[in-house]
Amino acid sequence: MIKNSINRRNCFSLLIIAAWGVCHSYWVWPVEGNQDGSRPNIVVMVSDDQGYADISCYDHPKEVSTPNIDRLAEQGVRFTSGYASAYVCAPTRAGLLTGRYQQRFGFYTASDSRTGMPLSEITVADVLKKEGYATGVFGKWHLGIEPEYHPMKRGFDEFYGFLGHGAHDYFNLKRTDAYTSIYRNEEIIDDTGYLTDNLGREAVSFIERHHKRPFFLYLPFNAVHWPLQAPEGDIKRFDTGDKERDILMAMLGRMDSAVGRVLEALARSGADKNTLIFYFSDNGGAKRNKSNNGVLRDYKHSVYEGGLRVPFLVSWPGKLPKGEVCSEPVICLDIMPTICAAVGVKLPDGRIYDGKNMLPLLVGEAKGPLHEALFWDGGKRDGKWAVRMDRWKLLKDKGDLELYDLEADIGEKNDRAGRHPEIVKRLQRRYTDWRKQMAPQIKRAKRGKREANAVKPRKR
Ligand SMILES: [Ca+2]
Repeated sequence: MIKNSINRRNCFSLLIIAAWGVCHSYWVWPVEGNQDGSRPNIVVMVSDDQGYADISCYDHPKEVSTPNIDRLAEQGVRFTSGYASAYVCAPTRAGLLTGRYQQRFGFYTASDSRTGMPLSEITVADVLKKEGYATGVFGKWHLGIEPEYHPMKRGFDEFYGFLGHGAHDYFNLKRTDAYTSIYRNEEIIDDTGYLTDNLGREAVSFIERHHKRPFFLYLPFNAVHWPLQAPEGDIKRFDTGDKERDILMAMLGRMDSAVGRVLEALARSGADKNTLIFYFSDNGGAKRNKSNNGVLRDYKHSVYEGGLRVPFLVSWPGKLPKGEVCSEPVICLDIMPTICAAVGVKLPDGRIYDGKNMLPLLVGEAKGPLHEALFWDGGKRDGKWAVRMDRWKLLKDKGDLELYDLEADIGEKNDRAGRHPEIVKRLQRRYTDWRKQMAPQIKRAKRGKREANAVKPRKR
């Protein structure tokens, strides 16, 4: 049972927040067009395939140590029911950047990234750029490799990272092909070093260059995604009895250090006082990289909690409570609406947003659940889907429908479908109604000359 829900936080904390709200009129989020410098900087950090127990501010095995990432929990809110919007990498990124179920625009699978996120979609970077923010992305894009899908066509001023595939070699950063090479902005480059360190370096440079104006830093690490690679000296520090797990821990440590450097750069520049930071993993921990999902069942590629429930932290010093734990279910789709609310800009017209502004929840002013229901769907080929309503979760994995009471059974050990047919029916109806609103899977792009000329991509 999860304790210390933010909805049940002690009264003293609530009083402090309420008093703060009365004293600071801009606690009612800044109005659109506010140019007085009070607009917050935004940092969104995403880890890749990180296990629910592979972070030391959550229940974790003894070898796990992430002191820098933990600082976000210490200075902010830690969610125990934070979800990715997919059980694999690319669809979650599409949902994150648009605030919409990615299925609304036909993005169901990792391979949809080879086509690209439909150009009809407006990203949070598009919105913030229009508002005068400096925008940069450093890391794994995974939302299209053709020029029209490039990050700099999707609202970002700057890019360092790779466009295609979910995985990337951490040491070999030499130019190869359009999928795999490292880009600086629109140019393919040769680089050296360890990729996770480089992403931290680029993020720090971005903060140093742009801290005088509001900025949006999107830092999608490919750590700790396979391949298991880390500097030898780091690996030697671990002795879990499993050599591969030792490498994962070294990779995790390296990512934690990069997060630390970002937090230090924010502090050095003074930007930390007005920066809203999100951190979450793009899907559950993977079996292949030896992740640990703790009490959760299964791994990445699954609609059990181990594929979907992830570390999820939000920090905004001075604005959000410190060291809180929240059990309310949230999803990465909520990040864009929350950013827009914090910045004081409306979400673009003419489209449905599934994500919700988390700020009332974060300060304990939520009137009810943030979401009546949450949905996951991996597309027809996988045939896997799930819906969560309150404590109940209905899912379709391989066989019959399964129903779990997540409050009593976080590990999804006791299928209650037989005992509660009426709940099965209700949740199934909700899922079916939702699914009807979603688009068919995007068509595989017809690749032209560029692909024919490209070096054959390495299969990952
Ligand atoms: Ca992933």
